[in-house]
Amino acid sequence: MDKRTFIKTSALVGAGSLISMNKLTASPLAVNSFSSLDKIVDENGRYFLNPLPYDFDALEPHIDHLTLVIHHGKHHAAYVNGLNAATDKINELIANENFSEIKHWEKQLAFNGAGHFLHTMYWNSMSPGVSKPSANLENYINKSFGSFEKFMKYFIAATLSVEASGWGILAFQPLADKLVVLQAEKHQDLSQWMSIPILVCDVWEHAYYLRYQSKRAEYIDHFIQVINWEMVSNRLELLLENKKK
Ligand code: MN3
Repeated sequence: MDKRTFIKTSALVGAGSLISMNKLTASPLAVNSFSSLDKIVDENGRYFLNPLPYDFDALEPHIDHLTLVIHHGKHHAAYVNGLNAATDKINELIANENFSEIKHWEKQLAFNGAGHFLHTMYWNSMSPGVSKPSANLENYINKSFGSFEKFMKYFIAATLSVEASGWGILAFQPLADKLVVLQAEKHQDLSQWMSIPILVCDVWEHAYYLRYQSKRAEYIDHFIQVINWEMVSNRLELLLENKKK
């Protein structure tokens, strides 16, 4: 090995160990049920299109090859691109403190974000071959819906009757400690699924009209004076705790 090759090789080895060290440091955050099972960001935190966890024809004859090619490679990819574009644009608005286009970009963020997260979960919700719910999942299904058969009938009926475009969703409601079945019509109207709120401000008129009438801005200015940051922090702490498990 000549000197030049040696330097080049050592530099590469150095870079390699740096990368694996970063991975190690990042592991408590990276290893959690959402990111490890349903990967939505790459190692730089950028939204990305994870390859399908099976071949395009693996689900035949139930879900056909061509549908998967177009659905994953075109539709899902468009959500990922749209989400990165909206995120970049919003970062730009924040940097410039110019929020004149915020409504448009928040809609883009919700539409593409919900699209990306739900599609990622959708691909991983299917697999070739036979699989069964765990004992824990079955217990929760029984507790929440009576029996597995009743749950399946309910899930099918709810999903079948989603108006126009949307999703049928089985979700865990941690505060009630039970499962629920939900319909998402136009997923963007329900904001980004799988994002967990930690601070909310009610801007329905009933929240401020008596005092502030049509002056929503004045109400929001007052709302922020009374935010319980301790509670907001606690919510985040609890979520971070759960992420580590
Ligand atoms: Mn789709």
